Amino acid sequence: MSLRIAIQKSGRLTDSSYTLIAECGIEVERANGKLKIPAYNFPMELMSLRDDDIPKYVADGVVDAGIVGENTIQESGVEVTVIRKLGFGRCRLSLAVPKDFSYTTVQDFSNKRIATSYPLILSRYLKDNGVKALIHEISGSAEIAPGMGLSEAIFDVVSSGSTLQSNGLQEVETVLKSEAVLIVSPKIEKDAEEILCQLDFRIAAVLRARHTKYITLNAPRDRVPAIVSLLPGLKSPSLVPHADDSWVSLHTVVDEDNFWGIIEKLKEAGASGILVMPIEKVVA
Ligand code: PRT
Ligand code: ZN
Repeated sequence: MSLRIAIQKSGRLTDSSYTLIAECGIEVERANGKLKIPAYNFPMELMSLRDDDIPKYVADGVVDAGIVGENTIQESGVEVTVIRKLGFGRCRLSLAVPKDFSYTTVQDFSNKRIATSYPLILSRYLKDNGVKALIHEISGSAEIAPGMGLSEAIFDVVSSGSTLQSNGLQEVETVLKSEAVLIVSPKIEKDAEEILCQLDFRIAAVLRARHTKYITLNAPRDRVPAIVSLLPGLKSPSLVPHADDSWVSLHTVVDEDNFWGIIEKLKEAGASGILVMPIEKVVA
């Protein structure tokens, strides 16, 4: 018995999906055109598919699980369960208009042509806002449609915004925020579900570690209470005595985002020789 999990064959989610699987300690070769690739040291088989096909294959039980963008799931219109956000492939689905369009509200889209490869999400959004517009479905490169005279607006994926910028467009409404997620089929069998649980446990440990750093610092013993009060760790820090009894080393684990905010305060409180090290896994 093995878990069949779909990942994108070739695109923006592919490298990050392989990296995540490798960081989970699972050895699997790159698909390189093959549809199925078994893992060496974990009961799992990768299915290498176009991202648009992944939600439906998961929903139908052709595969047990998948890694795909939330935008693609919503556009597919199928029911699957998201079990974990994966923190990569972040983007948003937005409406954009030419820079010289003086935009005020979503009503400005009334009777306008909007080019998109996301007609389902767009039609839902327009309906919810009581706007009647003309959806012009295209299969790629929506950003060139206004310049070609095909539409007055576009609805497309944006990440840095530089594609909009270089096509003279401005983002005016964000409709959906998206990232890659792990999804599971409603038809998954018990044995595969158990394997998926083990995989998700490893993924959680990897994702937690990406935000977390191992920190050591030196401090005079009498400064320890002040320093400890600044450190929001997983647990109370460990103290390692120095040969000189008036000094100690303090070891702890902190969220990297918090760490940069407190570093000056740590130094003021008497910390020196601060080392920040990456962590591979955090098993809470
Ligand atoms: O062949 P296949 O169908 O599998 O791939 P695809 O061409 O449909 O998808 P792909 O590989 O382009 O994207 C896969 C997923 O990555 C998307 O469904 C999103 O969930 C996510 N993602 C994250 C993005 C972007 N960022 C992104 N920037 N998908 C597309 N883009 C496009 C965007 O539309 C724009 O045209 O990249 C361009 C550059 O974006 P800016 O704003 O950074 O300039
Ligand atoms: Zn696609």
